[in-house]
Amino acid sequence: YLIFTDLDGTLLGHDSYSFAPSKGVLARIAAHKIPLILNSSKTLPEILDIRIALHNNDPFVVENGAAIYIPANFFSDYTSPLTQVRLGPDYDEILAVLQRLKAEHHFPFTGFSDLSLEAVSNLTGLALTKAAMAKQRTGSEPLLWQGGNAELALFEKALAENGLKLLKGGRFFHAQGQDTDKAKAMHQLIKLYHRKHDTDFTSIALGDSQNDRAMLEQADLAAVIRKKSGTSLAVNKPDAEVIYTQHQAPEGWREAMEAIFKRIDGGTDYE
Ligand code: 2M8
Ligand code: MG
Ligand code: MG
Repeated sequence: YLIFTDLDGTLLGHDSYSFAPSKGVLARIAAHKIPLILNSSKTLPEILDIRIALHNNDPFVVENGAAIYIPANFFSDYTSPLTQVRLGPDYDEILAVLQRLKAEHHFPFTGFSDLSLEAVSNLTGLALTKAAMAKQRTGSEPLLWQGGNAELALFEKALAENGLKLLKGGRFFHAQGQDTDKAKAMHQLIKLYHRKHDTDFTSIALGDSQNDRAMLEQADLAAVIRKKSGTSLAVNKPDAEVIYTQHQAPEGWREAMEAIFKRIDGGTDYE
């Protein structure tokens, strides 16, 4: 098994950013040596910080699939302390397109790069030190849309003409490369695990928002964590392959993992 999980609104509470209710199931995952791959819209410094709290040493994905990071010698050929594998355009290119579109069309949006540390902290509930980490982007720009839906469609069309797209997270839209998402990053990692172990893995994905949809739909087994609004993301997948939680994050993650363990416990090994 390989577990791919979103963080905000999935493993972590929307406002608390806590994973406290999941400590027991996390220990169970670790005891079974099941890789837990963080696949989030968060940045490298944010995820490094969370990996320490989780005692996690597995490869991970940042910024909605903009890049994968591989710890030293985790897979052969990746010997440096932490190898970045980029899957999309870099941040400067994305910001250049956004600035040009804003100048040309006056699209009403505000990105993280336009916001002060204090503003990011106020919008997200992250402490200033964590907000600073969230601002260190490499391949996606979170933004607030301050216009209507018709104009949003025009913005998305203009982004597409420039090789970009929008994905929706919990609070923000994320402008990023057209060919990048969490599912593509998941597939890259599945390939690397397959090559290393010469065996097939069952992929399990957990998420809550539109930016998780491709990953959830393409995983062998998916868990959709109920959103703060009380609704659940709709995924296009046979019922037998999806678990919908009753609880929201952070309790929803524990609920999902307990249901997942029930399904896979019948099997004897966890590879
Ligand atoms: C942003 O991501 C969340 C995830 O769903 C969102 O769109 O609401 C990211 O920019 C991330 O870096 C940051 O930690 C998070 C804080 O809520 O917001
Ligand atoms: Mg989320
Ligand atoms: Mg996320």
